[in-house]
Amino acid sequence: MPFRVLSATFLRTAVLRKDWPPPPDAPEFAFVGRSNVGKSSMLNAMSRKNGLARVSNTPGRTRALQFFALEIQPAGSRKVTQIRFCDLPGYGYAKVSKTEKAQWGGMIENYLREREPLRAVVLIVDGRHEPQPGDHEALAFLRSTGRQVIVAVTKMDKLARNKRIPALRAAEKAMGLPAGEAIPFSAVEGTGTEALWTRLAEIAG
Ligand SMILES: Nc1nc2c(ncn2[C@@H]2O[C@H](COP(=O)(O)OP(=O)(O)O)[C@@H](O)[C@H]2O)c(=O)[nH]1
Ligand SMILES: [Mg+2]
Repeated sequence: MPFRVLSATFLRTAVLRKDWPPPPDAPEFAFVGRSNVGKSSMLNAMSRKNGLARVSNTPGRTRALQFFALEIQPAGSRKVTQIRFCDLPGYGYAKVSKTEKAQWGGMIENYLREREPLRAVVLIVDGRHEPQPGDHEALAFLRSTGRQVIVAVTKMDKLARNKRIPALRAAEKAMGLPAGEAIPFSAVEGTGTEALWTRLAEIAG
């Protein structure tokens, strides 16, 4: 394991900008994706702490930004790095009103545009399906903010082994990414955490 997670704690929930945690020195990473794609499960797998972020079978229940504070340590090093994660509400959930969707979108877009310590955004897509219109919209929006985007393809464990690489390449192609760019992930099998940590740590410096 290239990194040890020394601690991972829930920091706070925020809807309004005034509730965002004060800009820390710590680099921040946000996780976005469709409702139920596996964002909370990915946060738990990354922090090696089940139950840190709530995992739900009911889509669309997390309607605020959720901030987490982590301390990581590269293997063989004494240096401890503080980072933060932000779990964003999922998109593509049908059962909310238009007004609610607009408020919701506004909250997320403001954060993604204006959050000062935000260093990169992890866009999570489901390996079992073609990227959905919402995924393409999210990627286009993220590109428009100029943020660094890391695409992770999750639930790979649900695919037969010989279907995994083809699904990964298909997702990359559909999203206009070079082959090898997306990170295959499974919260169930625990795969992809090292690759994603390596990418985040490079960005965090
Ligand atoms: N098989 C499998 N199921 C997953 C994986 N990640 C999440 N899930 C399941 O997908 C559902 C939604 O997960 P959750 O993390 O709450 O998604 P979120 O809405 O994006 O935060 C839950 O039933 C999880 O157990 C994965 O990598 N593999
Ligand atoms: Mg969630």
